[in-house]
Amino acid sequence: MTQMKSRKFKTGKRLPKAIVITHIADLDGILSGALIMRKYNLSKNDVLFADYNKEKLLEIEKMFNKKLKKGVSLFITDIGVNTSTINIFKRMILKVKKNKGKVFWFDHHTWNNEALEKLASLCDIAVVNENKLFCAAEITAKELELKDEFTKKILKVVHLSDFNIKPKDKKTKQLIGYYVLATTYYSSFNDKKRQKITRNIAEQLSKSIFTPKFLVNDAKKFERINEIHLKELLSTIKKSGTSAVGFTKYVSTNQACEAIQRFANVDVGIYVNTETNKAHLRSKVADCSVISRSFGGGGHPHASAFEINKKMYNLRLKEGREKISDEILKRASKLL
Ligand SMILES: [Mn+2]
Repeated sequence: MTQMKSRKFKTGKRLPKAIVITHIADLDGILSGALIMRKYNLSKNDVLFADYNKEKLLEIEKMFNKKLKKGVSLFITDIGVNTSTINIFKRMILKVKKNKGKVFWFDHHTWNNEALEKLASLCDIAVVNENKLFCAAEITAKELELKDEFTKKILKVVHLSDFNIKPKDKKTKQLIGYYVLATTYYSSFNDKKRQKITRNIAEQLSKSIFTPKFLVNDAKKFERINEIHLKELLSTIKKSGTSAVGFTKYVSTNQACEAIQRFANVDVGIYVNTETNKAHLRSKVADCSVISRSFGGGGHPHASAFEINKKMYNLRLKEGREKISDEILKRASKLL
């Protein structure tokens, strides 16, 4: 973990206004945003949910530009940086600084030197880089000194969920399951609809509601579809050495990768979403993030992802799927 500048976060003084940019894809990102909303009494519209895709981040930048005013601070949480997004973040940070706002970045993904030099150094506080102990929401709560009962309770849940540790009690397991299924389902929505529903989840969380009713209903609705996609995935697996690749669309990432690992008896399970052109990697032993980085992505040593170039590989065609799985497995055998 890298700590930049002062450890002490001045919480006594109320921030005049803040914009939050956080990760859209899972409970860790959503909760990180919700905790900042809770602390500073922000509206759900002050939170922008982003991902690693360059084009989508440019849309977020447009929304950010509309919201930015004098003295507004920026929080970025649960988002790492890759070569294609570094300059977008730099522009946003410099704008905040120019407007006399402060910038805080709380993350736990692996950062490269370029990102540390170009971005973390510009922040007032940046607690970033690979963190074996805490996920983004835990770092956020710690930095903001949030110690209430609700926060404590949900942090335990998000920790298990983000580190992929199986909970012992049934209730926690069910809660994590709802979030996984619902956020996977929402990832199939168009950007506007997905942004809106994710903001609604964050608003509920900021008001101490663990499981919004709509989220539970949506999770239940998606459960069967998730199973169908998992089955489809298993019929497409290609294995080479200690890695295997499988294709389907919208399915729980951990479940998909674990199914591939089990089915093909490999260390590295790689699930490719044929709709989003995104590859998701999970490994038990090897550092799978080197494969992701070689494709311009990143993440953690045992959980990473990258985007597949749509022009080079048409994943709707068998030919495109074969081409990319060959390339992934070739790099895996070389890099691991
Ligand atoms: Mn996270």
